[in-house]
Amino acid sequence: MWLFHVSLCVVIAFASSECPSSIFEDIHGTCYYFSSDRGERHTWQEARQFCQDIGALLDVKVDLAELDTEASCMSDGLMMQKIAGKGERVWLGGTDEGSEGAWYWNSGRSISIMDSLWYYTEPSSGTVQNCLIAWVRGDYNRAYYGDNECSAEDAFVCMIL
Ligand SMILES: [Ca+2]
Repeated sequence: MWLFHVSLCVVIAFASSECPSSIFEDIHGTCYYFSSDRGERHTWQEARQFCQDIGALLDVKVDLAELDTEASCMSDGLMMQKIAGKGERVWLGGTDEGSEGAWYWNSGRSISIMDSLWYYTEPSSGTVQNCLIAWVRGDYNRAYYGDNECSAEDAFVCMIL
């Protein structure tokens, strides 16, 4: 099963075409928009709307970035490295707003609390913080998941889904 998943991942990653606009950065066939490059910061909901508006303009489906999708499995690691390199806290497309402690990507897939991308003290703030961020924690300039208040104004990453 694992082998099947990996090979499917490679097929999809190589089948992807170039990004439809130069505002996107192509990472192994997946297209990302890093708001840090333009100094844009919004609340989580506003950031999500911003991504969707870009998608409407380009006639493609864009939303806040998610990980562990079949199309992004080749690019997830490098994307997190880029987030770390840009040095800003960024919104990703996940929330536990619907049910405290049950995290979901906007596309509906669940985000396991066992995922090693969570920093070891995160998520940390219960019902006060319900939106998913990625930011650099610890000593090695690595970006991890954390929770943050959805009303905070942070940078964000969009992705063509
Ligand atoms: Ca929460």
